[in-house]
Amino acid sequence: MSGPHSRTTVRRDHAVIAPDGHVVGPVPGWTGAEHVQLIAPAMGARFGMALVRLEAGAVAAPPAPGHGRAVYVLDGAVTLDAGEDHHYELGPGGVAYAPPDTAHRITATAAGRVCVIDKPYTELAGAPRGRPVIDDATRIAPQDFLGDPHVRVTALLPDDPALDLALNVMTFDPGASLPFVETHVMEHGLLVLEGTLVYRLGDAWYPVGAGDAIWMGPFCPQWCCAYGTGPASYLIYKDWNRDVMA
Ligand code: UGY
Ligand code: MN
Repeated sequence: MSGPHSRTTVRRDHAVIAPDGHVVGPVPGWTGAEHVQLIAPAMGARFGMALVRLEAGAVAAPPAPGHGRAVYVLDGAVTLDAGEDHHYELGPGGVAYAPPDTAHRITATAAGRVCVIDKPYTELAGAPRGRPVIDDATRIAPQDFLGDPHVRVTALLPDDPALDLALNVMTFDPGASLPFVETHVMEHGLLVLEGTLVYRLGDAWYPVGAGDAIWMGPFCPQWCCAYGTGPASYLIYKDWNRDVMA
């Protein structure tokens, strides 16, 4: 219990959501699940990000019509069934993406937690909506970020015109930082997986650590630096691969 103190802050163009403020709410259609909505359109975002605690046997409700869904397994195990030949088992670091209006079923085979990102799908004229994507972050080779071997990015989703989002894990060695203050039209949803960082959002500076979530709206200036003795990493979503002027 933290009484009147919290690092949580919600502003016009960004938010930091610390775990001490989490409130569980029921979401119709989910069973065996405790849902904490970390980011939602109600705060100005154009997507949703939820932390969902699943008991063994829990079943996810499908996303709203027209929404694609990305799932990242934090711990525990889930299966994803998406038609006859598509039965996948996902453990920690497992990632799945279901295009909008695609029949699929996500079930927990062991108790754990998942991060769920739901996004209204942006069509690309002439391109198909794509197929379900399944992968395992632990098998994907990280790449140096803009040439810096101390900051690495693991792209969890393939480079595919059907996808209107990117989902990455960024890892920082102690003391490593983003090379400049990014300012871009894409939004971010971020969940710190391990370690500690100082995050600059707009004109404000925040210490963040494992379990903290961040929303960055379009054009929110952003920069961060890892501190502490171990690496820091975060899961990060962005809208991607579309002409915002279309
Ligand atoms: O992909 C990105 O925009 C990423 N470098 N942003 C961030 O880490 N805040
Ligand atoms: Mn960014």
